[in-house]
Amino acid sequence: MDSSLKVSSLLGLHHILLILALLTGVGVNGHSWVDELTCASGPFFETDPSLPPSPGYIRNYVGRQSTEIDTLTTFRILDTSSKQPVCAPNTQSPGQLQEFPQLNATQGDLIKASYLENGHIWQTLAGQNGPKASPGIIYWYGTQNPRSDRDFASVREWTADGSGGDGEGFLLAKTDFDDAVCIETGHEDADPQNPRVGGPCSSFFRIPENAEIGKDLTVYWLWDYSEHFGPDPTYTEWYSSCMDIRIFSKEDARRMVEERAKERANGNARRDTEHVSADSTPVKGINRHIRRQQLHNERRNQIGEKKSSWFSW
Ligand SMILES: [Cu+2]
Repeated sequence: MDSSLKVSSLLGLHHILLILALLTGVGVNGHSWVDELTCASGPFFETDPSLPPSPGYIRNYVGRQSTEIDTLTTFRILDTSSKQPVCAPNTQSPGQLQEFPQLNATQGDLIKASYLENGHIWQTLAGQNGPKASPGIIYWYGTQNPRSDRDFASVREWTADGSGGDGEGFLLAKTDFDDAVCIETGHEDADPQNPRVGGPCSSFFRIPENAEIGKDLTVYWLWDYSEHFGPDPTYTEWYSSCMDIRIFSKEDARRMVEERAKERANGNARRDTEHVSADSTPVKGINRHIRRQQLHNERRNQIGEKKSSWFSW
């Protein structure tokens, strides 16, 4: 009983509410979007695992503690014609909540993006979407000539060498939605041959070496989920997340990292550097909760107790 007190003081009440919301099937579930960006190389890459990273977020990200995150963050595209905007109405122009800033990076940095599969992988593995269904493909596109009226079809014309379409952007990377590691917590054995790790999935892309310093790189995450129920050329289902990444020079980046280390050493780290990772902590909390529930069930079975209160952890 006292464990609930410990957990709530560790995670904060809003995380407890999130965990309960997830486990009871209300609130945060549904589709997929980019939850968090971090540098996986370069001056901003945090090599010390004991230190909190400095993540960045998509435009107007609201945080996983918001019970409205699915509605506010999912942007589903069912029509890929030239008039279809690439970004959701609330993310067509740059903008961030103060607690969810944009990512800082430098030229050539490897960027790691985290997203939850929210059933799109395990249900496919379980055959629930049909024998030929696929979790689909992620395309990363970047431009330093952002326009609020940027349409989906013009982005899809961009190529890795920058010569495609209107020539204003690049294809940065193309990866499988299923990174072959991640799975929604609780479905780790969805593929018995290849046990998964419960938690966020990862997709990587690289900042162009010639990205202009001092200017944002606008990045589009486009997820082609059109094989949701198997190959069907008449069926379209895409999702997008839109984000801006600030490009710094290596010198400025190193100075900022040093400054941050100094602040931390002085014990007055800025509030945002102490910010809890938006997607990993609730997931860890959920893992802990599920493990605790398993232990509770085992113990209950052992003593043959009839009690079935779901929340008694
Ligand atoms: Cu979905």
